[in-house]
Amino acid sequence: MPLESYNRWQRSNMLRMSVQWKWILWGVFFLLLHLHSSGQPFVLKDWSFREVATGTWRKAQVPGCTYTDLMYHRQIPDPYVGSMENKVQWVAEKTWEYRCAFASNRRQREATQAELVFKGLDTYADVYLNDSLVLSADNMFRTWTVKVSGLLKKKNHLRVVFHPVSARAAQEASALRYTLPEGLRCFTRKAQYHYGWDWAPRLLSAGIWQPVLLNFPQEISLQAFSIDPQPYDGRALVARASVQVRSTKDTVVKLIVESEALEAFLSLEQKVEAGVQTIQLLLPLKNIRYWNPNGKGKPHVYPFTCRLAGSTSSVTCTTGFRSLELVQEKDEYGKSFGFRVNRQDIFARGANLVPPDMFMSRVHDSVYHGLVLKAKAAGMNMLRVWGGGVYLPDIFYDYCDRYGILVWQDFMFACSMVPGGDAFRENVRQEAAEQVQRLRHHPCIALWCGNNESDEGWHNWGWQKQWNYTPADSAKIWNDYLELFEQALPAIVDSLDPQRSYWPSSPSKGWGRKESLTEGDCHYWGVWWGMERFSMYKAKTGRFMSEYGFQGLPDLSVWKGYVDTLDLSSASFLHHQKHPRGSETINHALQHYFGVPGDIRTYTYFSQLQQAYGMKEAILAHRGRSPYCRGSLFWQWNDCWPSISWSALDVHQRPKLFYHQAKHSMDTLLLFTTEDEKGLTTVAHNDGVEDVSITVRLYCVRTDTVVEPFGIDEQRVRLKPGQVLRDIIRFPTHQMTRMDTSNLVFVTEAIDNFTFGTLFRDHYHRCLPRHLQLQKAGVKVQRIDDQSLLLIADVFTYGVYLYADDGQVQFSDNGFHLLPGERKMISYEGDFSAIRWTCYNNTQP
Ligand code: BMA
Repeated sequence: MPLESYNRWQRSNMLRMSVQWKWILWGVFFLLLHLHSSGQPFVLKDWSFREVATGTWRKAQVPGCTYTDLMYHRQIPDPYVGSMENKVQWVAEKTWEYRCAFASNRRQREATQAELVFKGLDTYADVYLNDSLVLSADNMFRTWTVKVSGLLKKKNHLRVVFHPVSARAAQEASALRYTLPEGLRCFTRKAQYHYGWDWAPRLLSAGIWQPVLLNFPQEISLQAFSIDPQPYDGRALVARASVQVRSTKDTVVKLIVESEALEAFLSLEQKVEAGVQTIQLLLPLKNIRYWNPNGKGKPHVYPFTCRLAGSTSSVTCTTGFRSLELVQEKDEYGKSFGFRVNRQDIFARGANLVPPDMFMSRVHDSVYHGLVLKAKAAGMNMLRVWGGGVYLPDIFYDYCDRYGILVWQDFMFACSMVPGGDAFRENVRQEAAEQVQRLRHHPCIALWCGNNESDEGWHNWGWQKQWNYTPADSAKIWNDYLELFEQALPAIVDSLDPQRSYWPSSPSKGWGRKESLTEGDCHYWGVWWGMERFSMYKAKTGRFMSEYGFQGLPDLSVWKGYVDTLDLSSASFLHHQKHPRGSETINHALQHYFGVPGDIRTYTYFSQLQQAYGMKEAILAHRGRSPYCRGSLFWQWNDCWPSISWSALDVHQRPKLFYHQAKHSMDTLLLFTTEDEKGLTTVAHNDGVEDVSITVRLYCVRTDTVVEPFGIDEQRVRLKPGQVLRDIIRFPTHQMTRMDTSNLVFVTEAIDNFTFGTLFRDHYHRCLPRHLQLQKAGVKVQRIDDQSLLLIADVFTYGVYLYADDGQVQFSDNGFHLLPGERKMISYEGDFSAIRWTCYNNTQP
């Protein structure tokens, strides 16, 4: 339907609806209000929106935002398509208003406790109730509660006006005598990636991105209930808890706490004064089982309920119990950095998470579920919620609790300095206090971190020179930074969540500084930004690798509907590569490792093979250095739009080959062969909970012909939890000097000493992949049933890649190598007949 007719149709439909249904809807609304006596808040619905100047009201989705609403009404194209992002920038320059109407009965109009609660306003919003300004909001990460007692009428009109962020930010910037780095975004308490990032478009949404509630609290009600997941050992195990009570008068309340994790239900009388106050409780725990991170046991959680005797008001809190510390101990190299959970040192295996969409209000719970479940399935135990995005919804942290995924939680600051000033700091304080109180009961939260790469940026990215700061300006900017990240934020964590550690900035030292390898956490970007070879990961392993990464293209099916031609050099394709030197860097590496194929399908495949290959090298280097290194979080777990990025999962959460590789190299048991100046050496890392008793076998397979493998050595070993064994088998360089190793793959296997099953298999080749002497391969793909298939290769086959053109078939493994005659069972989801395969043997340039 053409746009005009669609709009007319929409308008006439809405008009008809308003005539026929208007009175019925009001009736239903009054009925609901009448039924509404339990103190449960109302969600305000039926919103419409318009650009302030134009006057055309259209139906709006709340929670939502300008971009999704305008797309729904076909007023703008989907900004993810081609280079449409450029065409929709005007949206962010306009002022938008949202409105809704609601009724109130006499009791509500007379209520002394009426309030409107805005769970999320993005970002500069003026709120008018019946044409009176009741709120001016300026932080998308805060909840805004407005008292409206005495302001309600029979029919109420609520209007929220959103001002363009850049105008506001520019106004604030002009009040400073210097220019802060990285544009205007640092002035706005808005998701920083909305301004565009090296994996995200610039889409400065505005709108009501979380629900709006109308609340008539009871005289006395419970507001929030939080239990500290870190119990302490007195005579028994005791958990600290806090309940927030809100009362209109001074009185005595009786609280009752129930849970199967308690000795007995707890009943407590407490004096409260008029207002909101927090009551501290001690909960004696009974026979609880600990919450464990993935790979270290089950993540047990327990629901608790707190009731107010003689009232319907109750609050719940589900938590799990564990001890958790950030351990930093001085040693001969510098200072260690790692997490100790339930008194055991763990190796953090995981990734950095970015917001899964540009428009967070449309992200379904299933997306968070997928992101966390896939992390668990890949053997990971930690995700870092990166500071340039948003604090994620409760459901995400619930899934992390449920699946044993620890969370490194950044406060929402990334790669910039801060404006300073009391108003800004107070705004951030309120934001941080709210988020800490919301999330602190989650056993998954491991750490609060002040920001991403702001300290690094200030000291290493040349900002001070670029902006020509005077010494006084520099001192002022750095002081504003310190006041926020070294004073205000840690003070909030100290007072509201004292058991958790606070870390001011990730990384603590930039990767150009030698201390980045001897203390704190490290973002190593020499590979990628510095175009170094993957082998550098070995030399550049620090105490905790919280970022490193390499890009790979997503499967071709991702582009359907988003680019007009599958041509790497086309404008619409390039538009989805946001890193200024992204294509160049991928090419540069391909020239070295795999070769540069001409057609886009093979190019995509090679880029994924290369990403998997490079990341494997990084993860093995990090784990191989355990316990010197105590964590490996790659950049980045997921995507927010169809893009060429560092992610393991594409925007639809479909795995790139790197995801499958990560599944192997993040596994609790890891075995691999690597090479140093003396020759080949096999290394094993057991990051599980039990001793592992294995036979390690190293043998050679010819890649250019099919002959019997040639055995090198076999060793029985036992690995304790957390243990790394190096040099299990050594194969000295001098024994290889006369061998042409470009036709050899060194296979390392871990055989279970009790079941004789193969627990792990790894392949190592000494030459670059493009120099490997590979033969044309034939792989038989045999359907076993609706879910499983069997693969058998005739020769050594490198990087078998299974795919379906439409991306609709998912595999339990992919991008693996096959030994001649090896039978590999894979499970799949989707239509067997759509499955295609290729391999590096048949595409090697
Ligand atoms: C890291 C992140 C992001 C960025 C990524 C890739 O430093 O913190 O800022 O997207 O590098 O360049």
